[in-house]
Amino acid sequence: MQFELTASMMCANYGNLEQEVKNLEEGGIDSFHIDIMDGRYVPNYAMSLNDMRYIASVATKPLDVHLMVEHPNNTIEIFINALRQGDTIYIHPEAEYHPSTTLQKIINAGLTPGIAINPGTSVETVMEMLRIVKKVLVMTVNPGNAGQMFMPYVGKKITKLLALKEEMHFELYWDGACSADKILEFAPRGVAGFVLGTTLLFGKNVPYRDTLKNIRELKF
Ligand code: S6P
Ligand code: MG
Repeated sequence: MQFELTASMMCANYGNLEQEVKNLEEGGIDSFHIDIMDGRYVPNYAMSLNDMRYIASVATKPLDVHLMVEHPNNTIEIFINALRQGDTIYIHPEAEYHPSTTLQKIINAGLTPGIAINPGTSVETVMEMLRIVKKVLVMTVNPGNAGQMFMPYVGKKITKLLALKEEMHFELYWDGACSADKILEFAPRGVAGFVLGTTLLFGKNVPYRDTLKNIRELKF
């Protein structure tokens, strides 16, 4: 079964970030998930621009930058200029007056445009943007923190989005409380990738290589 595994770098050990990036890449991670927060759109700060720049400088795999900031259009150039082709920027449509303008800037820069959809946000309210983006990040926890509980009611929305992805040309990604049973259930249904945080990957005293291998060898 083909699916992407992305490391949620706000959960990494900042005592040796370079080694973390290397261990994850050697273990077979597909990309690095970078959670940027402004303390306003969500009540937390998580990673800084410098963390993102540093990871970009040592990683060979792509970055998926998840902007949990108000009005990302005001600062999007900072992120665009620090990233390269193959990297993704996700914005939250609720955080922007004109989200399609911001998405167009990401597209014009040659990066991959994405939207992140909160548990309480309906598919209907982002329908037109589904036609613009290449990636949709479904939040299965409320944005702002790692280590939260999965919101089961999001399952129905995932079903709706999966039914739209061919016609509207996007891929669906999972962010929040991702466990092996969720990958077993949703990868066969068409979810293209999963963000791995404290639930499955970090803080376990298990080498990343072993955890990632176990996930790849899940019996579907
Ligand atoms: C939450 C953030 C996520 C978390 C991830 C952590 O605001 O967007 O990317 O870092 O969900 O994973 P876990 O397994 O600790 O929930
Ligand atoms: Mg995230």
